[in-house]
Parts: sequence; structure tokens; C-alpha cells
Amino acid sequence: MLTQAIVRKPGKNFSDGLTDANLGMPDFKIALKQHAQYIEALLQCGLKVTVLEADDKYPDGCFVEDTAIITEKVAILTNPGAASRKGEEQAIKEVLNSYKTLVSIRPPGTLDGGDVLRIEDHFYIGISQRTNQEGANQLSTILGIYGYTSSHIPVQNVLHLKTGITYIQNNTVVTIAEFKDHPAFADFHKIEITDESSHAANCLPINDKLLIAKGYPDLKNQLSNWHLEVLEMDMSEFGKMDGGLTCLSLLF
Ligand code: CIR
Repeated sequence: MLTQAIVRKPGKNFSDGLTDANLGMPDFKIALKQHAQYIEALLQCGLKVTVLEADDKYPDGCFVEDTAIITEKVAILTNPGAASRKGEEQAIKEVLNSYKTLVSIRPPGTLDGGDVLRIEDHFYIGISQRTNQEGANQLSTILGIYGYTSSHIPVQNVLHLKTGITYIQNNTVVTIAEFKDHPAFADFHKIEITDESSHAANCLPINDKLLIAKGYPDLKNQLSNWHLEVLEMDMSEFGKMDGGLTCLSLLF
């Protein structure tokens, strides 16, 4: 059962962040509104939410998922792979310090939390533009010490592993074509997302609810009898900056 969330508000320079999305400039006012709705959804899921103020040094700072991997036994602060994002983890460290034993990914290892997909006690770690082999190896070693298993998955066509595949409970993943036939996911039931709808692959289960991106009726239909209550969230402005539902929070 998840009880806590950490989020960080988007700042005025949100549109200066990194993106390959080609969906146009985000509207800051709409982004703030969508972020407030996201916080509201986390509260509805029964979480206590720590809301950090934006820091103008980090236009991508609202994507807090990339700064830490949090487990029951330990939290791992990342060394984000993009130069402009290094240091975002410091504000998160201050919050997590009161809750968790902390360890850090060290250079030359780089790792973004968006590349870490947890399914039960196994962690799939994407090797991507942001997470290098050294960072993944360090994370695997740390997780191993605490009794978790892990494996590494190459990520080619999307920013992070979880941009393209997420776990929605009941042995089921939502995935784009890139990961559908990967042997690591052979035993899971799969809901496949077309490349044009790839934003919909990033889903976020929290306790008895499942947050999905708004505007993907195909996915919604396939989840019509899902055992979790499905909440559709409009995250359009974050999508323009290559972010989705999981990226905007750290949950534990
Ligand atoms: C970036 O490129 O770093 C941000 N604009 C988006 C990060 C999205 N984070 C995530 O998928 N975990």
C-alpha cells in the first residue's frame, strides 16, 4: 500500500526543458492546472503529498520520478543522465532523508528513474540515452544487497523504458511494439499500444486506482472491466515535454 508522494511544481521556465516530442510549446497556465489535478488524483488515491516549489535552475524539475528509486528497504538517489538535470536529486534527498536509508548512483554511472520498471520484487532497468550500463550495474548491485532482483533492457525508440512499457497489476503490462516481443516480458499479459498513441503506454497504478492518459479510447475500452478504478488524466502539456503520468511523482 502506497502512502506518500513527492511532487514538484513546474516552474515558469518549464518550456525550456528537454524535449524531442515535436508537439509544440507547452502552455504554462494549463500545465499548472494539470499538475494541480494530478495532485488531486494522488490525494484521491489516499496519499499524503509533499509538494515542492519549482526551482528555476531546473526546467525539467517537475519530472521527479527521474531523481530516485524508492523501495521499502532503501531509496537510491540517481545521477540523472542529462547534464541540465544533474542536481535535481538534491531537493529530493532532503525530503527522503526523513523516511529512508539513502544511497546514490555515482559517476560515471548515470541513471534516470524513468528507466526503472518495478514488477513485484524485480526491477527492469532500461539502458537508454539517459541510463548507462555503469548506472544500471550500480543499481542492480544495490538492489541485490537488499534482496531484489533486476535485469537490463535496451531502450531504442523512446526516452525511457517506462515511456514505452508500464505495469498495471494482474500480471499485465501496457506496452508499445518495441517491448512487446522482448523475452523478459514473455510471461505477462500485454495490452499493446500503437506507435501513434505511444503516450498512452505510461500508466500509473496507485493503490485501488489506475491513472491513464486522457484521449485514448482504445486503451480505456480494454480497461473497462479492470479491477482498479480507472481515472483519465489530461497531461497534454507534460507530453509536449516528453513526460507522462509516472514521471511527475515519487511514490512510496
Ligand atoms: C526530460 O527530457 O528529461 C524531460 N523533459 C522529461 C522527463 C520525463 N521523465 C520520465 O519519463 N520519467
